Amino acid sequence: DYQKHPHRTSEAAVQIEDDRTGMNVETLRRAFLDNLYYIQGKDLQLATPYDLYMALSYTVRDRLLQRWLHTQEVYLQQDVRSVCYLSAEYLLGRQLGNALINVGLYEQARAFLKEMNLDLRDLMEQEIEPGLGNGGLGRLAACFMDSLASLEIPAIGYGIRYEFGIFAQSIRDGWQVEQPDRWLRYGNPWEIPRPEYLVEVKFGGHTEGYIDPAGQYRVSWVNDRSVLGTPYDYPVPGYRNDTVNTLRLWSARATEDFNFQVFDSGDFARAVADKTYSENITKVLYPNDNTYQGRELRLEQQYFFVSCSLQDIIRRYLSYHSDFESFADKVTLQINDTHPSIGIAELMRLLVDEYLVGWDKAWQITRRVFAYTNHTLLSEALERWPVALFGNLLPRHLEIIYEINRRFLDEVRERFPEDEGRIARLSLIQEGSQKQVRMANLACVGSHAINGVAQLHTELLKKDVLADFYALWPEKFTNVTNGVTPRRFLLLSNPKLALLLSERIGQDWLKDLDQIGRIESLVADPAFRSAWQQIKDDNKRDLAEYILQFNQIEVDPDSLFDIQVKRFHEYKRQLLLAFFIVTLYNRLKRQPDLEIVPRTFIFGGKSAPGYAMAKLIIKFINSVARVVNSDPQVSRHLKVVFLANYNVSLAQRIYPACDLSEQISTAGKEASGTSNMKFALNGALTIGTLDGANIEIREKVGPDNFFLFGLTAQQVYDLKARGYNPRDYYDSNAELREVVDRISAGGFSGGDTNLFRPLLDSLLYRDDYLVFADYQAYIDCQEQVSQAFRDRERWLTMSILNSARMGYFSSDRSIREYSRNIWQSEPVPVEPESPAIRPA
Ligand code: F58
Repeated sequence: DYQKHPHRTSEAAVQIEDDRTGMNVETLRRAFLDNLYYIQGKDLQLATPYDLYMALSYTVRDRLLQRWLHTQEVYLQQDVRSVCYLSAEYLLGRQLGNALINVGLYEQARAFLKEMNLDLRDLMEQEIEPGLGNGGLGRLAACFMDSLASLEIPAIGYGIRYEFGIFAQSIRDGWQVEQPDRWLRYGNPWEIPRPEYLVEVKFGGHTEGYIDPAGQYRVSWVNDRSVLGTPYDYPVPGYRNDTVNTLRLWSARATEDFNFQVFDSGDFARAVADKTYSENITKVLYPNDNTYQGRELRLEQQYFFVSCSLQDIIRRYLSYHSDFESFADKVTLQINDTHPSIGIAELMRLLVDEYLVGWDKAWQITRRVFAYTNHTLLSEALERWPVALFGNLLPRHLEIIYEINRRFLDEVRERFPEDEGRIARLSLIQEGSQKQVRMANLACVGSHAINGVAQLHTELLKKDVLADFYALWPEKFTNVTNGVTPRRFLLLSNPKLALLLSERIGQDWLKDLDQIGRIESLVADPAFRSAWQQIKDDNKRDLAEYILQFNQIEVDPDSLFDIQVKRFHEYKRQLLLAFFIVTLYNRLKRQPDLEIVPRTFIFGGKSAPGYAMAKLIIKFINSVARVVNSDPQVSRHLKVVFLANYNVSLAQRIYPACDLSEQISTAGKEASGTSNMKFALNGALTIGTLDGANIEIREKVGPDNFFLFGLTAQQVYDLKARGYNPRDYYDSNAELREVVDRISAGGFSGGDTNLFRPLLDSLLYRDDYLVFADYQAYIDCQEQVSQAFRDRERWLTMSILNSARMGYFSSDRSIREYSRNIWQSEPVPVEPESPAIRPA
């Protein structure tokens, strides 16, 4: 054994091999008790459930560490090309269950805990999830990290270690109330601080020109303050391989513990307060989804993490290379939306000012390494920074952006002479009373690849949002349709269904989701069908229990579970579903003996705290819920539930219990959507518009297995061009009118006719998202849903076919496409350090 581990020479090291890396049930049990005692300071008698969770987490972490260090050693030795994923958000979800699964210890952990009369799932529930993201964009980054490691691609994720993640939502009197997310308060076993890789980030000040010894004109940035970044590393284990990649999140620290100048003058409190000011940079995640808020602190966050990351990347590169000749061969930088796009100017600054690389060479390198993913079609979500604010914070970067722009626009003028309109649209600077830096333009100019996240989205980028850039560089544009990880969103969240799959088709689907297609041949197998139905029923019963516990509402597990969970935004049209519910309510009030398919409507999602209309929609849904649930005539058939604090953990409970997934955004607005994929993978049917990835989902599952309704993106565009008047729909549609009138009359607000007025006015006078225009088509489509659900055998077939045909939507497929088409990166398998560390 010593031969196999030349670096382990002592007797003690063999002990460590056993208790810190051993994979069998007996070793795990011993390690667990040891960690409980020596890290938590408890024995089994005294341990709280949280102590038990911590002890198990440390036990798993120990087993990751060896693989982690070894992976990094292999990457270093082979001087691999690595993918650096830059994202302001990672919505990771709980770590313990995922780590157990990926490292292959889930069953062993369950077994030894069971012997001790402990339940693994209960322990997993103790974990406070790291909610370091808002929604789809942040969760996508987390799925991509999982897939990169599972595909053995050398990668590092860079981001921000927010001290407060996405706020905790509670519902009081039907309104959203926000509380700070103090996720770190009981400690975090999943991170390792690396103060030795501290970096300094400068802010403010001015620039000065000078002539260097070689007679060359150069610029130096004289900053007026700086902040330190400490990296915290999170292990990202691949699924059942020996790869463990790193997620490196930066935390801000003051440069000096004392501001000496102030301290000398005796103002101790001020000195400490200044320190706190620096640390504010990584204090809190901005809670906006699909809107942009031009706050200085937000730009500080972006620059802070990007500068830390680039300095870190360069430090590691230079430890193996003496110039930048092969930088672009060893590194590729993917920017997750424009939030890290300041990196383009920062890399130029580092190369040109700090490493004295010539501008042209530096620009060539920069363009080769950066690639940009766009995630939105909403123009109000595009980032633009006022030039004045930008210049105060980052004076040198503003100069660099002006220089990039000057050279870029010269090129454009050459290709399109006398086309000043085009120049104005392409410019990195938006002119006007308040000049602004357009970050999407910077991202397009500074990247070699630009991608959208679903086919329609990419087409609309080319045709509309980024049309001028497409005209310049069509070859830069590619589509990479989003995907989701089947490990977390099937194996971990729906263990019964996962087991059924594995029993019938083996386990290959976990590494190659296309294999899930093999269950299609079982669609007529009675045993398989009844097992499938049984699992869905069980999952619905579990969710019903949760609802009873948290909402004190009793729901019928036999009813159709009709679910819309996602961030609240007008374009996502939660109101359309609410209007359907009110329509059913009206019908039942009119005709009490009406026989309708019983449904349980489940909503969940947060609103940006400053988004008044979205908050009013939440209040409206809760108000409808109250009226519906407390009316015995109606609540025999219908229940409406709003689940508070929708997050990744709750999502994992919800997807497996869903019959009908609501994907009803206005066509042309949702870039992709990813919950649509997670629902369908778990056997839900979709009611949806031709928007985002819905289109591709429908193509894959087949039109017969998808409930389609509504205007297409083109029709939306045409209707608006013709002049859309929502009032016409109100006037001509009796049922729609009845819905509006009942709300207007205070039917859901205890007679208060003002409460929901802003909501109704926005629909009657603008209806930007065409709720009225799509209302009738939606109601009709829901009728087809009800008909289909009456025929349980038909529904069951459709459910199976939906899962069976979701292979394409694995994030493994997305990552393979990025690797092949954008990154040119290859897998680097990591061999186990010793056979002993492999699971039995
Ligand atoms: C989402 N964007 C898209 N942005 O809306 C969704 O269609 C897509 O599936 C998903 O990205 C992944 O591609 C999104 O979540 C944000 O949350 C930003 C956070 C930072 C401020 C601007 C919005």
